[in-house]
Amino acid sequence: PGRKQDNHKIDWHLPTISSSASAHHMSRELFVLTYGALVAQLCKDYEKDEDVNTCLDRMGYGIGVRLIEDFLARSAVKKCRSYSETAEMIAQVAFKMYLGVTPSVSCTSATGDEFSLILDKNPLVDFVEELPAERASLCYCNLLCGVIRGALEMVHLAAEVTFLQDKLKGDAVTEIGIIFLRKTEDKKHKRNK
Ligand code: MYR
Repeated sequence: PGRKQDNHKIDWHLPTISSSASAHHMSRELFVLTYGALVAQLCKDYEKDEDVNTCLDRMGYGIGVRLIEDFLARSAVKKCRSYSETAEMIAQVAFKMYLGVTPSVSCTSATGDEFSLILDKNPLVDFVEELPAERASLCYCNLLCGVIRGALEMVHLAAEVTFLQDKLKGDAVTEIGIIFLRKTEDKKHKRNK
């Protein structure tokens, strides 16, 4: 009888979770709200938007450095042979996997080392209406740039990742720019295949 009561208690606390899909959905909402709380806290801690942006980028970098292992394990993707393949993989596989959206990719330089990821929909800002007037230079989603930069560094690609356009700032789309700087060698940790 004790056990039945326990089950009842669990139902009471989590009444809406009936499938793993809705659990997934809820955890994404929780993540997005938590991210908003993080940005709000950083805005309290730092007066200058640039400092908040830097902090978000650094935190993202730390996440990206760890996330790459999860990404490679779960996606089982092959090694990319070009920057454009890598950019497509970030958009089509990584963004889809972690954020549930697929940005479109375009190459923005004749030399083939600069790319734009265009997001029509950015789930990280689902609960944000607009930036407050005094936070006009805030890159609200700057964590994402750091995540990409950190993850790329772990596969020996140095890159510069920044927001070029942001719907939150009134731009028509949200655009993340990736500039591949160089390939870094690491003989000890070559990925096979
Ligand atoms: C390889 O060539 O070794 C594979 C390269 C894959 C790089 C993928 C980088 C993942 C970036 C994760 C970003 C997540 C943003 C939500």
